[in-house]
Amino acid sequence: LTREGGFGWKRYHTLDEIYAWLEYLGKQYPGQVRVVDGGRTYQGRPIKGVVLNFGRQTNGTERSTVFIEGGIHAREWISPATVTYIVNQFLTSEQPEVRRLAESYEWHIFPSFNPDGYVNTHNRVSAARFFIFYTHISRTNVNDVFFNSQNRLWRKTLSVNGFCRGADANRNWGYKWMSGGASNNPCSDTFAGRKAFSEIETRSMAEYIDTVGKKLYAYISFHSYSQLLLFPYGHTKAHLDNYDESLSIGKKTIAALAKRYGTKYVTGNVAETIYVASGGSMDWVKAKYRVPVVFTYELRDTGDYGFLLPANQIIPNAEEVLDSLLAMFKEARVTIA
Ligand code: PAY
Ligand code: ZN
Repeated sequence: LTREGGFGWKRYHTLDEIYAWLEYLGKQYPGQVRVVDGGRTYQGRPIKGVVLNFGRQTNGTERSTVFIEGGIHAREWISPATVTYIVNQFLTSEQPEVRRLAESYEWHIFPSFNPDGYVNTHNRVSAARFFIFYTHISRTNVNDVFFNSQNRLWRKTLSVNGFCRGADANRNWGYKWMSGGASNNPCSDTFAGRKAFSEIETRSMAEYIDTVGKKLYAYISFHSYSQLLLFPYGHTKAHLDNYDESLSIGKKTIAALAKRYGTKYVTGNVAETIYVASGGSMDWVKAKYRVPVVFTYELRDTGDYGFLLPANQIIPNAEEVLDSLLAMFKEARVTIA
């Protein structure tokens, strides 16, 4: 194994590879890394994450925990790739600013909130699969063949809802559920689920977040694409909670992001900046725990490749994001009382 455990950021990884790497980190850094199970998926996979704690939190407040969410949408492959890059930097970087950030908080980091969906985007349909479908029709789930196979652009979970599969795990959280920008049609890509927290993935991750909610200083989720830095809320254009602080932190953050490669982001609340959307994870976290620093990155690009961002952009994308995180936390500490 190399220093990174034979992992690397030159290509996108499967769920199994990501999980094997997290386990490797747990063994390699027993004092700093704890591998945790956040819950289970519809198909019974664990939702694995890591807790990083360097044993000398220096931010001096009750709110000393940061949560990082990746991969809630299956097709947004750059999200888990960015999240694992950040984990690796926190463990191995010798840059003083990165060390200071890593060591100032306890980090709860989950590269994939939607493991079933992510695995589905790696599946390739084969002629044999169709053959099996036609010859063993009684044993084969029709949905698997028509909606679940070879779907690089799958977004949702994989729960069965009538003839269609999956709910949008970022429309399923229990704050202002189904109040705009979400669908009640199980075949839609933005299907909000039968009810709030109908999906075991969102339900179990919400329960996990509840265990650290009151200590949360920041919650950051990673999506793609559009190059935006979004903050709450999605159900309304109103400027709620610490909107002004979030906007000023957001501006500093995207300015720092642009420095290295000139990548331009736009920042603002979800409803005004991209579209009205309800039932997202960050809105639930913000509303329930009044977490001061809550952001969602919509990573590269602006649509040339979209969800199919070439792997040679993983590292430059992640470098500029890490630059921006340093600025975000620095700014947050002077902005937030
Ligand atoms: O809370 O992040 C949010 C809402 C905005 C995202 C969403 O729809 O959940 C934005 C989209 C996403 O990353 O899923 C943007 C992409 C391009 C899409 O699929 O529309
Ligand atoms: Zn997304």
